[in-house]
Amino acid sequence: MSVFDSFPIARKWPPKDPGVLQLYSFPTPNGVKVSIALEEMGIPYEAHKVTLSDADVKSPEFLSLNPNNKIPAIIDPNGPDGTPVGLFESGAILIYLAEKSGKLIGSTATEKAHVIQWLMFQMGGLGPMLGQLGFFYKFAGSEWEDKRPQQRYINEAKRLLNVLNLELEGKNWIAGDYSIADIAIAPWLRALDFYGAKESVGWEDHSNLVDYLNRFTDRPAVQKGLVTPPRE
Ligand SMILES: N[C@@H](CCC(=O)N[C@@H](CS)C(=O)NCC(=O)O)C(=O)O
Repeated sequence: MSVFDSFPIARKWPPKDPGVLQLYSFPTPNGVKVSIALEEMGIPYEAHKVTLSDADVKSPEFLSLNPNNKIPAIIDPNGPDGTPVGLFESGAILIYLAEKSGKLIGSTATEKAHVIQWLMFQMGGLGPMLGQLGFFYKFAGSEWEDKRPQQRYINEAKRLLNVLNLELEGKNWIAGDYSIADIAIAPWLRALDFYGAKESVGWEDHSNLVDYLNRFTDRPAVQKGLVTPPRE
């Protein structure tokens, strides 16, 4: 009898070590937030590759953990009060992990509120807007004859980059010390390279952001998290 008997996802992606946190993910900007956080916090975990294909994210086993068919998701067999907990939505997972480890979320109530504020900025703004930019710039939408949607997301990306660039003036990290807010934001900035959109959004004009992203990717835990689980 294992705690995973009550989680159908474990039938398709069985845990090798059922005692540790199970991560279901793929190395996309949303996926790597959780692997990076786990690496930074030193929480033992096992990563399962769940591709973005319907055969994975829309399988009944995956949907049993995340009815919204998106990675990342986790199961922590050592949840609060010893009860196993399953979670989806990267922002919720980051807050959960920060509270579990007591790391990367500030130490006072005010610091914590600021970390969550910038985390929400990413979840509600930067991530969805850059995701749409990717669709209209690199993927299927790039072939649309009507260029107004593409222009709209280029403009919105520029606006958001400007907000971050100004906020980072004289600062190493977005909300006090390095935090889950940075772990949420920086992988999305990195995605601009993958989309081939850096020039169009004027990336090089945002020197605080260029330095910020370098500072982030220099971290050993980030380098490990960015390739976990491996694509191939
Ligand atoms: N708000 C969600 C978004 C997650 C998300 O968009 N995941 C994408 C990959 S980055 C996905 O799984 N897409 C598969 C699909 O939509 O079918 C979160 O932050 O966890």
